Amino acid sequence: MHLIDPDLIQEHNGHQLQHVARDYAHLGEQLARRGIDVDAVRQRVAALGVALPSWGVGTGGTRFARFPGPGEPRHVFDKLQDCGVIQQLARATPTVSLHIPWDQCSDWSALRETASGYGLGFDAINSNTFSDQRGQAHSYKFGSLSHSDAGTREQAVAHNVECIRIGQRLGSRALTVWVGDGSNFPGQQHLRRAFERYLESARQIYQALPDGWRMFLEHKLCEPAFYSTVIQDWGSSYLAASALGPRAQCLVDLGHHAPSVNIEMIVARLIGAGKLAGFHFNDSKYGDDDLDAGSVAPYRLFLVFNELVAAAHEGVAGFAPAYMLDQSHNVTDPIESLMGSAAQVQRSYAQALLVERDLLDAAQDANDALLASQTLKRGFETDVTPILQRLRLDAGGAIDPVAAYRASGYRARVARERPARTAGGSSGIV
Ligand SMILES: [Mn+2]
Repeated sequence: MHLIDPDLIQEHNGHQLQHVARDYAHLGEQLARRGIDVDAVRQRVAALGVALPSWGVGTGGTRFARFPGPGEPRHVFDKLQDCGVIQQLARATPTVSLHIPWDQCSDWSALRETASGYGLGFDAINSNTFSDQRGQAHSYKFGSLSHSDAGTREQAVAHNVECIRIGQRLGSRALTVWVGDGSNFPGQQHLRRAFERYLESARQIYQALPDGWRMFLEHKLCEPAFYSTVIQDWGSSYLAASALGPRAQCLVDLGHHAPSVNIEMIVARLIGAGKLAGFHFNDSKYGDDDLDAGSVAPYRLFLVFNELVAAAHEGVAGFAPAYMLDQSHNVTDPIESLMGSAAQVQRSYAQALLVERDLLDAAQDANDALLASQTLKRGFETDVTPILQRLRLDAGGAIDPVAAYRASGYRARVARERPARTAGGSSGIV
């Protein structure tokens, strides 16, 4: 099903076809001098899929306010439609990651069918025990999986198991668990016991995993708890994943670390330990800012991909990370931001594929710091735009997705169909 008129995309592309062909050929020449086959790089980037967060197509917000945009999705079917537009134009996001209970649905089979019509499947499903659902017996105000009260923990476990069951109906293969559990005051919580209670609850969820499923543990430095967080860092996440078993792995959200933390090194450690679940891509200047991927620190995103490409190059066993976006949009059209972030992830991957591994290995072995740094950076400094344009073109997408989207009038169309939502509290920051 076409959400954007294919003729419009074709007309839009027509103006730039010659430029893309020339730019791509020129880049191919440049890369050939380095012994790199541009077509092989393009094919590998085309095979990379990044999952869209269902919560990302709505306007996010902060603790202070939320400013809704026009034509915001009213329900999960609207969210899927917006994701379908992103996929049709940018061709980098073949799956959607749902969030329960934000994504309510009375007919999961119909949802799966609708998604399929847009060319979309489902990636990891996310549980939510960091806010209370209407009518639930126990509050998560003081925690969920690690709560001091057994009944609250049982309720949180049951919710996660329900998420697995929903995910099974949609074709998901992983459950992502992030808890806001923690404390705001020194002394409020017995730090060791809280972690033990978390483990006990997580074990029950782990035992409910169907065959072929993985459990992704997402750590976060702080917020909503501001003194201590139960799964605060990759160390806690790794301890928990190790205690649970081989199908539990650690998910890295780029915004969930202290500002100066070396995230690519964490990624390298997790790969080495066989515990890298995958990513929530976004960018950050100060904290969990949930900015568009690569908007602040594109070199950091490249360095993360450098670790991933190196692991694939070296054939690390069991290496199969999941790639997902996790952003919150306050001042942009979410569809435009998500298309841009997906392309940025592709860009970082392409740049990392251009790193001459043999030269880098040799420079590292010779302790030639300068040559090693230059070799690595040569990948980052190469403009891979023609590769991204070509693969969108080849897949039937738009050479310039944002321009085509704006020309389509999609936002104005859905603004007429979807009544405005009132401004209010924040949501969608995970
Ligand atoms: Mn996240």
